[in-house]
Amino acid sequence: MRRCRDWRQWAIAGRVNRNVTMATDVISDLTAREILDSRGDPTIEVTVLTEGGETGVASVPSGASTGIHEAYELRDGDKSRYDGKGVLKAVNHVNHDLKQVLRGTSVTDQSRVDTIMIDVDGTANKRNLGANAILGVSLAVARAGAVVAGLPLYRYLQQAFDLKREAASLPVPLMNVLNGGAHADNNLDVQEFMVVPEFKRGQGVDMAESIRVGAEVFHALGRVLKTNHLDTDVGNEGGYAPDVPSSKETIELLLEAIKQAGYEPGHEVHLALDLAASEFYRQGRYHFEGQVLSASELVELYASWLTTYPLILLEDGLAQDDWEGWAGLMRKLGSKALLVGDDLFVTSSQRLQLGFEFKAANAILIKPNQVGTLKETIETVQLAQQHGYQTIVSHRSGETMDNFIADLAVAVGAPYIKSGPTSRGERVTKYNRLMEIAAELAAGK
Ligand code: 2PG
Ligand code: MG
Repeated sequence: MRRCRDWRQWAIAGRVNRNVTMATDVISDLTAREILDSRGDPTIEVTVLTEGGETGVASVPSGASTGIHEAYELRDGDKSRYDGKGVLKAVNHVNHDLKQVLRGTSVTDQSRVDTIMIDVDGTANKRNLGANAILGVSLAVARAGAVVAGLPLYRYLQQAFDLKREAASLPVPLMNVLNGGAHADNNLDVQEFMVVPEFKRGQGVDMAESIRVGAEVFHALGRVLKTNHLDTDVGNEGGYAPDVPSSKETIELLLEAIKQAGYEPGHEVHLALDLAASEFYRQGRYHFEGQVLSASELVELYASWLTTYPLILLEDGLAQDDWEGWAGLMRKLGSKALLVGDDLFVTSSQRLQLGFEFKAANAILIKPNQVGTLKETIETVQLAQQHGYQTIVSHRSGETMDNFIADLAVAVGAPYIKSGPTSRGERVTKYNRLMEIAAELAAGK
């Protein structure tokens, strides 16, 4: 028995059936099972076993404010189980269809594994097998590949996708300390109020310091809320979820927390917002905080926030198909902030190409489960990088204890990662993994 380095809590790699006459790195078995995510909804966990007895385990997150162009998340629809949200069909697709076609393929040939699954599914949005089934296999195979190669996952991903070793870098965390929108039962229309602690070490990010400061601000915010007689219960992503009359007042609370923690807003700690505007867009208008606004009126409002507050990033400021609106947003604010497409791009290279044509944004959120394979995820990152877009690797609101995105962000050199606040295990595990990687990089690994 030996432990996998990058999955040490879950993946105890047992060496079984070792047969020196055959390739030991080929897939001998694939098994999936239904587990629960952080909202208590079913999701899928996949285990890959190689002929040589190495294993890789991965699980798949799930969104709440899901973009309409995302790859298809297959749910059973059987109302007698989990209100229809079971994933036994997806589990079955891994245990039968995908096992059959992938047995004998090397876990170190990630592109081939992903291409086979894309071909077998045969649909543009992975509707047949389910993007959740396919991504579970894709990530688990990568973990097994890293074990076979004897490399930390981030280094293995660089090798598997021909990424430059020097491209590895630590991302600045975007910490969603206050939840609204579809992630909380409060009155806030803005989905995520994030703090951005950015501390440098030489050329790079000081991961441990950035995370420490994020954690201190999060605790200070709890005290500020209590002082103001506001609720300190948390929402879906672990950020506080009080009723606050407006986003401006919420931002003021965040600024107060940053100061009370001993830092200077706009200097050591900045702010970022995920508006998730598709959620308040109806029939061409934005229904925001009691007002009904056109895209350009909403852009004017954002412009006024940018002049008043230390905001460096606005995600999904407009709706997922409002390309003209996005072009206007870019013209007005593209030089002042990162304008990030999440529901707009859904990690799809085709949607991103449209973004280039419309000059719609300058940054893209990267969520592997929006597209369904690691191969396509990394192709989208590379396309974004070639066009000078910033990349933000992101969790989903329904998460698991899988911390794959930490390694992914480092491997592709993403300048940012979004994984919630320093609260709740499924969020914190990503930050803990980043600190572990930081120590490894510092030791020259
Ligand atoms: C988002 C995400 C993650 P969800 O909109 O960026 O924060 O939310 O997973 O619900 O889509
Ligand atoms: Mg978003």
